[in-house]
Amino acid sequence: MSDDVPPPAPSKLTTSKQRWAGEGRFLTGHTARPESERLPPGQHLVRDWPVLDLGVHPRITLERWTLRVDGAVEEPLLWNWAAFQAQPRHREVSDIHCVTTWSRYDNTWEGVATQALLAAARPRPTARFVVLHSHDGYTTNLPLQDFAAANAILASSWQGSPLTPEHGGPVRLIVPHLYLWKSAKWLQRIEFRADDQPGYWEVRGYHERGDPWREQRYSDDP
Ligand SMILES: Nc1nc2c(c(=O)[nH]1)N[C@H]1C(S)=C(S)[C@@H](COP(=O)(O)O)O[C@H]1N2
Ligand SMILES: [Mo]
Repeated sequence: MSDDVPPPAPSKLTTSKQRWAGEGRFLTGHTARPESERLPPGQHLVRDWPVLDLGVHPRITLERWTLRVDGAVEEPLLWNWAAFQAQPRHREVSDIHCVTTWSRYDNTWEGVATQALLAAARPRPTARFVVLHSHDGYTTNLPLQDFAAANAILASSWQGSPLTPEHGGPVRLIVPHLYLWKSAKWLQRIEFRADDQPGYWEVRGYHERGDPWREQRYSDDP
């Protein structure tokens, strides 16, 4: 059922990030509420938008682009670019928070709300988790409830321009209330599951959920 390509070999960055999980690097021990503190504990603001990934930047033309939605859904989908464009357009301004401690405020995203995708695919009552599969072999998992957040978006545009290949274009996920590693770039497939299945970083010491205000950077048992 899976047509995942294997993720690339470890790089200097991925090796460091895996070590940081074991060390509990960057943990402040503080928690906060998003209502009272816009910047989560241990984060600092950046103005530019860093590029962070496994080191492979797949180039997917719009002609070749498809998004598959399958697993525990009533209506499996295979959207090409025209089908994606035909969905209700959604616009959202949100902040991003990377687990390596940088945050960036006020990003304007345009694309399709995850709630619109859920309305089209209709997850079965058994569906509780979502696994994102990407063209670079990356995977990440999150609870269906988090994927379904009102401000979560399948983004094809940032600050009014098409999302660049380095940042995951043609389409990436953005789930603003979780650390950015949950927001898969170069989205290829969205799989709905009854059981959880840890993704690339989740099997390398990173947290199952990844709430920045609760500093859920790493799993408790790495
Ligand atoms: N497909 C894919 N998505 C990914 C990643 C990746 O390596 N591959 N890295 C994640 C991580 S750890 C981060 S911090 C963000 C970085 O997104 P950016 O490069 O647009 O800042 O993408 C996330 N999504
Ligand atoms: Mo990250």
